[in-house]
Amino acid sequence: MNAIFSLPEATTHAVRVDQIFYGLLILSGSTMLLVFALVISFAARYRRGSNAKRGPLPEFFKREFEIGWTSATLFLFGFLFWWASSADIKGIAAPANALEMHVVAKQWMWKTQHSNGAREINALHVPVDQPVRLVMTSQDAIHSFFVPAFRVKQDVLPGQDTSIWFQATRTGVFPLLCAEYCGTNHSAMRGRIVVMRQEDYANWLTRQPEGDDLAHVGAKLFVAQGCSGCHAEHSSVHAPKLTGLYGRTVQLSDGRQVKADDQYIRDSILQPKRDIVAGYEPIMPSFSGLLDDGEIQSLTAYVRSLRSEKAGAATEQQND
Ligand code: HEC
Ligand SMILES: [Cu+2]
Repeated sequence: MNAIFSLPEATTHAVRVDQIFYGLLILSGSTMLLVFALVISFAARYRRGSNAKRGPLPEFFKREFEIGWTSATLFLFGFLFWWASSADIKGIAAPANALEMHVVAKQWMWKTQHSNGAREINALHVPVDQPVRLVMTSQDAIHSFFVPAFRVKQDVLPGQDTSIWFQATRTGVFPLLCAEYCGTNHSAMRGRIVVMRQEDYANWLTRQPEGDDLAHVGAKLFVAQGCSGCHAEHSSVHAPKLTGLYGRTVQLSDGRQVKADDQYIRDSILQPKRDIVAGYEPIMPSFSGLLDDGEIQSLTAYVRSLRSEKAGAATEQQND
């Protein structure tokens, strides 16, 4: 289908969004034409002084007709709801094989980081035909990560992780904008997304100066910040072991159960008193104000990398 206002459709999601847009445009446009046509023709036909027939409605237009068109429109709008929300729901959970990349927004730039630690500013290189998941946070105000050609827009919040995913379908350079007013130079907070062939991306990545990867930095912080004093395997403090935590369901002391995702790990570090793990004392100190967002992302990446032994062995086999 034609792209809206000749904006390229560069992801699988963009195609779905445009189909819905055109579907709604055609449907609401034709409804509007129909209503206008009826209004005008009735106004002409029943104008004052015309001798059109004005008696009661013919038998045909009674009850059944009313029920018929009401349920037809109900069905139609139910379908629209299902259609649009199913596209939205597809946008929520990234496929399991998605490449993970990190984004930190700050006044007024985008800092991005690849899984091997390579960093970029106001740019992000991604491979084509491969799902990419972005885990994003802000160092200051609320920003919004907006790539029009991808039909992807997600607020980026301080003190919280948000994520989106996309799968680019064509190579090229596409503008990245901040879509949430975030201060004086908001309008200059621009970047570019470079979609490359998969081989080219792999080559490009090996040519980047390899920063320490996030999990690696996190592992060092884990010791430097004293986390390991309580959480290490052989610690004498009664604290939960973090191996295999990520993705698991955690039983909390107040009876609730939560899934250990990025947000949960971040909250555990910044607001440890909020979710107390069942069977433990609330002795973990808050690290709020002691760690910056980059450090929290690194620690989260480290905790995520602590797969349980069995799961770790399984993924290694898959990689062989
Ligand atoms: C004084 C000991 C202590 C220190 C230091 C400490 N923790 Fe904890 N941590 C605990 C205890 C006890 C719990 C369980 C009770 C709770 O949920 O608050 C916990 C819970 C957690 C959880 C949730 C675990 C689960 O099974 O759901 C995470 C994640 C975590 N800590 C990460 C960290 C990180 C990262 C650091 C370092 C920045 C750290 N902790 C420092 C004692 C500590
Ligand atoms: Cu911004």
